[in-house]
Amino acid sequence: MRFNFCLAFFLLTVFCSSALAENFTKGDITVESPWVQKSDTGEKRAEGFALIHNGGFNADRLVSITSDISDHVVIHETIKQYGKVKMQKLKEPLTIEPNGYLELKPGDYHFMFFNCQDELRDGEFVPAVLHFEKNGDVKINFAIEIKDDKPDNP
Ligand SMILES: [Cu+2]
Repeated sequence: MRFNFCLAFFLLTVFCSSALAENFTKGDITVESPWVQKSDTGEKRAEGFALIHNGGFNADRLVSITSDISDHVVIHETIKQYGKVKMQKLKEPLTIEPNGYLELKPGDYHFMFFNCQDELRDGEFVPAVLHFEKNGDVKINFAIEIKDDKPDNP
């Protein structure tokens, strides 16, 4: 009995401390550790990132994303054009191969939130739904990470 109690306490501690790195699974799709931060590109904008795994035997496509905090969220890619870095909306949904990964990360593919209705607060979450062609809707929570605004070289 005592052992079980300790084990339960241990599991609870592990669960709580990993709240910032949560995974979300539906069907063959697992969305690992999604997180969001304020964008440098304008007020009320945010950028979201995640590692998405397709554990199935069929390819799937990430079609779109919706979220309560914004009525306009798109999937962006970051490209270099005439020596300048810019981002643009994807024309085609991203494919995730069987047993493959899709990584959305800073400076690369990302979720772009426009007109955010709420201030992003450190330690809170942004609920969102990812829409996949085959596996349907996957509900996730982006962990909010606030950037340190202090410059590296003051
Ligand atoms: Cu963007």
